[in-house]
Amino acid sequence: MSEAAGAPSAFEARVVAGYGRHCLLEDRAGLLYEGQRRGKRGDVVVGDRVRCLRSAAAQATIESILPRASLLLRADGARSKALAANVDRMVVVFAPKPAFNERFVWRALLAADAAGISSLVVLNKIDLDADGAGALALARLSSLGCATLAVSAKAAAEAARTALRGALGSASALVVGQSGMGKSTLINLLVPQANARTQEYSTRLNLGRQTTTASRLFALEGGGEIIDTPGFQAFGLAHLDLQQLAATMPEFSPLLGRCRFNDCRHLAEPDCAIRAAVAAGRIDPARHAFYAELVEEMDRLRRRDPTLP
Ligand SMILES: Nc1nc2c(ncn2[C@@H]2O[C@H](COP(=O)(O)OP(=O)(O)OP(=O)(O)O)[C@@H](O)[C@H]2O)c(=O)[nH]1
Ligand SMILES: [Mg+2]
Ligand SMILES: [Zn+2]
Repeated sequence: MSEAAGAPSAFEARVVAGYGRHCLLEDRAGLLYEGQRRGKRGDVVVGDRVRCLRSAAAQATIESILPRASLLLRADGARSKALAANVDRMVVVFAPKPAFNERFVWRALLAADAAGISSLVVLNKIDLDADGAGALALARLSSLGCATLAVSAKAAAEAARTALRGALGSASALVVGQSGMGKSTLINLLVPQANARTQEYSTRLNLGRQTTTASRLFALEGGGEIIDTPGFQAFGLAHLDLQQLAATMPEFSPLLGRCRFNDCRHLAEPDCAIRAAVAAGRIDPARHAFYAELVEEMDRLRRRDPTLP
């Protein structure tokens, strides 16, 4: 490159892959750099836009993070973990096999809502949904007002590609889900170079290449982008507070403010509008049980760490 020697030039880049403290940056011309954060550690997340300085061939020092339009978090106990920045859609993928946890999906939806991000739930591997458990879970979500899709990335790949592409539009989408649900397989349908890019990212970050170990961002042809993430089993929500929790349950929110007590927790309080709706069959008891589980979990965490919200 014909760059003048002397002061390194500052440039803006996107964080396209993140793994622990390592990240890969891509500049406007599509060149990749290994990113090093100056001073602070661990505060850069995939999707971030950063200002950096070239430090060596294909290496750059991150000087600052540009303001984020959104930040998606999950939190197990007091440790919150940033999943991605600057996304405006969360795609939650689940599948009949390996066994899925419906509450994982519900938790992911709450996290998206709390971050002000819209979501889409995708049931993948419908070719394996012989007993209909996946379809049933999807119908339950759809009745809560969630946008949903049912696809098979393997048995009906082209239909899956078209449906997902159409649903994503020009969004910046983060794909989450338990391990093995088919997130990467779906993304490969949309991004033909995804495998090659993943190889390159993995080599550069020194990762193995079986399941997804680092989050990585791909531009979509025709606009939009998609971020693949490693599967994880628990979607902690310790960063939410109780008010937020009830307000982000779509079937609870219209009833809030109708309980006898302003600070009703909707668990055992008298004249509770939510519990009345459960008793009347207007709220699914499984969803109320899920809510009670979250409240219990939050209480437990706050007893251990009173500094939580
Ligand atoms: N039968 C069937 N298998 C599928 C389908 N989609 C993906 N698979 C398989 O499911 C397995 C897991 O797929 P991945 O795409 O690696 O899953 P993942 O969600 O990215 O997993 P992690 O990266 O570990 O989080 C692979 O063996 C895929 O071939 C599908 O629609 N039907
Ligand atoms: Mg994967
Ligand atoms: Zn109540």
